[in-house]
Amino acid sequence: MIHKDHPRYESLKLREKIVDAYNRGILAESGMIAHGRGEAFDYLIGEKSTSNAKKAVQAAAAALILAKNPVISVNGNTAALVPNEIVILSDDLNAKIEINLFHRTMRRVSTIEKVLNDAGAKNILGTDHEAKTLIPGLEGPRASSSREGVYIADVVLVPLEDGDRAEALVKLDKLLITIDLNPLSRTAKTATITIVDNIVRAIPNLIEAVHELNNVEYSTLHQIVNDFNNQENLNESLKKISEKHTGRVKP
Ligand code: PTJ
Repeated sequence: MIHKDHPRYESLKLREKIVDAYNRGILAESGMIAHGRGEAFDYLIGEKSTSNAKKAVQAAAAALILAKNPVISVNGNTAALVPNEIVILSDDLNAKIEINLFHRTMRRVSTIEKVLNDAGAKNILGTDHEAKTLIPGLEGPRASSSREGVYIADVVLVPLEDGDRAEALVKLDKLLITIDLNPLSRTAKTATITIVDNIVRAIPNLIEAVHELNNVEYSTLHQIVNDFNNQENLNESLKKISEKHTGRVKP
């Protein structure tokens, strides 16, 4: 039992969710390590959505609304932390959901499929009973992608993605949106739009931004996407971390 007054309440609750997801077979072992790395960066950014994370969310929402064929890629950590929110976002955008695992096993795919089904997802791609296409440049099970999903998508949201896959998807001309607390990761640098924030805040923010921008003119949405500079935004994230811990700015 964690008391609500505990200064690390939110963070400890997330740890509990992560351990529970591991015990249920949703999370890979290294998913716990990945979470720990994310937690360290979250501590550095102040465990709040920064203004540059919000700016990236606006650009991501605009790109997803403009997409002809948007796909949301789900791994173990995403299914563990935000299954319901992923389904809401996919419904709002009419985007497909595809399971893509770095540490792929049939058992984990079907466990995650059940989690998403229980959250209300209707048509889940990336399972083991459908046609797959291999992504060039990748080896092993992580190379597989659904022929109706990521493979033909124009815009892909891939939270907590590994660097090789991110690079391979960008080479296939996808507009790649990621959520990664580490602004220095290869994925963060490779993506077209990186939201440097915890997925538990970023996805609800994205849902809100999609609602806000849904009736905005396409020309304005294009402008928002074109005005977004990922490298500048990542530099801003790093600057914020540094300033926060040298005491120059308020959080
Ligand atoms: O479920 P699988 O088999 O697909 O495996 C998923 C993991 C995450 C284990 C796999 O993709 C992996 O090893 O990823 P990496 O290379 O460790 O990258 C994960 C990134 O996500 C790191 O940069 C972390 O800082 C970041 N991260 C971790 N937790 C969060 C996060 N970013 C946002 N929100 C989080 N909660």
